[in-house]
Amino acid sequence: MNFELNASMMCANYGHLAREVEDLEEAGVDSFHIDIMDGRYVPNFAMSINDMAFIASATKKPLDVHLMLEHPNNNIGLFLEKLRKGDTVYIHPEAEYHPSTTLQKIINAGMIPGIAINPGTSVETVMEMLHIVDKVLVMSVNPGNAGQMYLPYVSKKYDKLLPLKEEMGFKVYWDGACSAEKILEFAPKGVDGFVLGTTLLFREGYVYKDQIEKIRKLEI
Ligand code: S6P
Ligand code: MG
Repeated sequence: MNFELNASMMCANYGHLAREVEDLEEAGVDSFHIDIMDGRYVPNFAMSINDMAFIASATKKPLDVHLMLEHPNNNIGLFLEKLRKGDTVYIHPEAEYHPSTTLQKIINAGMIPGIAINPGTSVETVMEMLHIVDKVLVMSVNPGNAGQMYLPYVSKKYDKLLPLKEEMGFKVYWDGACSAEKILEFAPKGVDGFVLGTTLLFREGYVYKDQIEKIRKLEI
């Protein structure tokens, strides 16, 4: 079964970030998930431009930049100029007056456009944007923090989204409290990738390489 594994870098050890990037790359993660926060759209400041730019300079693997910013259209250029072709940029449609304008900026800059859907946001409200984006990041926790509880009502969204994937041309990703149990259930249903945070990867005593290998073989 083919699915991507994305490392949530807000959970990494910043005491030796370069080594973290190297170890995760060697472990075989598919991309680095970068949670950018502004303290307004979400009540936290996790990562910002300098963290993102450093990780971009430290790896050739793609970056998935998850922008949790109010009105990203105002300053998205600052992020786009530091990214590489093939990196993904997710915006939250609720944070923008004209999300399709912002998505077009991402496309024009040569990046992959995505939207992140909050637990309380219905698939129906983003239906038109599904024509524009290549990726949909389904949040199974409220955005802002790692290490939160999974919100069970979110699972129903996959029943709506997954059947539209082929026809509308997008991939579906899981973000938040991603456990072994969820990968075993949702990878076969067609979820294309999983963001790994404190639940399954960044844990005391876990060796990235062993953990990624086990997850890939579904021996978790
Ligand atoms: C949350 C953020 C996520 C978390 C990730 C952490 O605002 O978008 O990407 O970093 O979900 O994973 P976990 O397993 O600690 O919930
Ligand atoms: Mg995220």
